[in-house]
Amino acid sequence: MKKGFIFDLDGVIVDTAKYHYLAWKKLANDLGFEFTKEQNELFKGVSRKRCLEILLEIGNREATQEEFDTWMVEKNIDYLKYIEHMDASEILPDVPKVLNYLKENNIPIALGSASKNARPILEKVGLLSYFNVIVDGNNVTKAKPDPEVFLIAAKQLGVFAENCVVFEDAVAGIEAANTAKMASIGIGDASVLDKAKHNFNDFTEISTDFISQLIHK
Ligand code: B16
Ligand code: MG
Repeated sequence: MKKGFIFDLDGVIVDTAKYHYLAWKKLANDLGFEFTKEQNELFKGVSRKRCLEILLEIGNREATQEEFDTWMVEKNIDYLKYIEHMDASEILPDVPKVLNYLKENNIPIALGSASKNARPILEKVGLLSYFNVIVDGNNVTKAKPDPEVFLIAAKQLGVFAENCVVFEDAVAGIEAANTAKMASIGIGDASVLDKAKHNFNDFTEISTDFISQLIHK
């Protein structure tokens, strides 16, 4: 039975949340209000457009369509300045261990991310060549928890959805994987990601034996 493995980007492969935070905080401050790290938690796995809507709710700010569009662009320009400097040192611990194991076993690998900047980030950290398929914010019409991103990835991998495994750090992403009937693996706080089929704090806790079991299940 052919298996496929799908990885989320932010919070699974790299920690770009810290850069998203700095860029959103700058925009909030420019608009005259504060934006905290705790509030940034609400943005994980959420599309850029929805993040700005939430930010404006936090700041109790109205926006014309033109302002909204301008602020989306400004935030992204600022964010791009941060990711410009990313390199392999930003890959989260033991992610290459799992990617290499999958490659050695000829298992196809996909990215399933909400980010429209996924490709340049993978390129900068040197992981682009591992991915047979990349589905990101440029390819989807419905954001997680809708399963669209993972279903497109499965289709492009040529693997049945029920034979896919998804690594995710966001509640909405776990929900999307579960709805797609994929095996969801929560990376992060198990009490938050309590709907995941399996939970790990990070990839250092995931053994190649466990990956092997998933492949041969
Ligand atoms: P961009 P993921 C998500 O990445 C981030 O977690 C989320 O905070 C961000 O708003 C979203 O990508 C869109 O990113 O502004 O680069 O298009 O976790 O789905 O890989
Ligand atoms: Mg994520």
